[in-house]
Amino acid sequence: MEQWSWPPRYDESYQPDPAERFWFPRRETMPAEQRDEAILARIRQVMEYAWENAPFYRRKWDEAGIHPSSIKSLADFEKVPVVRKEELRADQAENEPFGSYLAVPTSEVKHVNGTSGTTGRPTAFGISERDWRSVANAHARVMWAMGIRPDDTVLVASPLSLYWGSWGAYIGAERLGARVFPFGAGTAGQTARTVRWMRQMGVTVFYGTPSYALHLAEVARDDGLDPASLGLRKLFFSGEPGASVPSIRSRIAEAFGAQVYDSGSMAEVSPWMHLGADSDEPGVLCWQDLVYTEVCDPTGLHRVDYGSEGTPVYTTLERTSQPMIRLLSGDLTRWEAPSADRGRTYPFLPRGIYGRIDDMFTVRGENVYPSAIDDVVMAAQGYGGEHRIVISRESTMDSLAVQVEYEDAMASSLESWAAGIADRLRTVLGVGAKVVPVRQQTFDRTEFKARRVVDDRDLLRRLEGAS
Ligand code: 8LH
Repeated sequence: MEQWSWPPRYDESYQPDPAERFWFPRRETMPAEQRDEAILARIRQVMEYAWENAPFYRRKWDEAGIHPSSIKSLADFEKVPVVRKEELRADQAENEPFGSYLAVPTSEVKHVNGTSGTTGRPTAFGISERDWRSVANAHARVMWAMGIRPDDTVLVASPLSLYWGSWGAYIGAERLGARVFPFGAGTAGQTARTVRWMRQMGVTVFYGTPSYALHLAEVARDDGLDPASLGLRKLFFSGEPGASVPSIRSRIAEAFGAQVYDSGSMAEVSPWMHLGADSDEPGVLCWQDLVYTEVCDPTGLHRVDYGSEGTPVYTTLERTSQPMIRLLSGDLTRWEAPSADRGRTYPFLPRGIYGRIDDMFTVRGENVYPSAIDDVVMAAQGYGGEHRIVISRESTMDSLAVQVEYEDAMASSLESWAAGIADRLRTVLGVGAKVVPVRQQTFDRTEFKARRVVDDRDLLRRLEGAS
């Protein structure tokens, strides 16, 4: 396997010929079983390293009666207890600032990123220079698979602050040899300026969230510009469902006349592009030699068979500063076995990540994912650009309403327009939903990750709790 060592060491001058399809042909196309053997050996190295250097893991595994030397197969590895994000947060509160899962001296932390902390105590990511470079090399490789090349100009259009997503895309593009344009996102008036700068700089690749790309297209049109005239070749995304949701990806592809790629997992397990597409089709590959991904049953936490749905559990194979060993994501996906037909012999998530377990809600006994609703309403002709999903309680039953913006052209036939969407929702979700048309621009647009679900039951629960 090319440049496969622990701790990781990459040749920073290495660069494939632009005509090459693979960055590391052997690593990417070898039989999956052979790769699994190398991964097992690496997992043991990473576990021994964490045992020696990170008290968090030693404590956790002692309690579970697990020692790295007891892991003799990938099946044994399933016995290693998962790490939950709450545990990381609690450990950092006790062991400030980086937690007792920091496995390098604090003096080696050269970059700090973090969670936004909108819900609870923020978590800090302390990243050593070695890990920063591993992430850059990994991301360059996945972006190469998306067809991004040194002659591209890559716009980073997500917040350039604590968010790992932006920096990961930035350093990956830089390592690949492309020109990077770190415009960021999230400040007032920035989007209109982004559109102008994109034209001026000849940007060819966009990185951000799917919601933001759609907003940017609207802003360009408001400025009298066809987004397709901006000259983008490709857009790649992370951060939220969308790039593998059929109606969202086709809206984006059509608006910009460009190819769409999905990627992304969690900041904690950067290189987050270890879930990354290698073609402009929905879905992502699990780049197992970067971060070992297991899709597990959310309750029993055992690996599910290929073809089944579950939650991803991630193990970093190249991180030395804050290694993550079986981090439970709480997301939902379905995985498929590696297939040589795809070229790269990694497991495949055909619909990407389609939601979070805690975002799923139940209406009259049916489990509903917000991204399934997004897919239906965004496919409707005359969709006005935003919507909200309102879950409320009518007597003892939960009910669902979707407020959908319409284009002016629909104004004369709103009743039948809404009925058409409601029919489609009933077919796809298996439950009825009330569709309420609202005028275009009723709802705020986001420059980052969209929040479209309004849960009125929360209000009810709070009121009940208060009484
Ligand atoms: C996704 C996706 C995706 C992330 N499809 N859901 O941007 C990548 C990393 C840096 C990121 O967003 O990390 P962060 O802020 O920790 O959020 C992680 C969550 O975001 C993850 O658990 C998912 O729920 C979601 N997510 N990329 C669908 N391509």
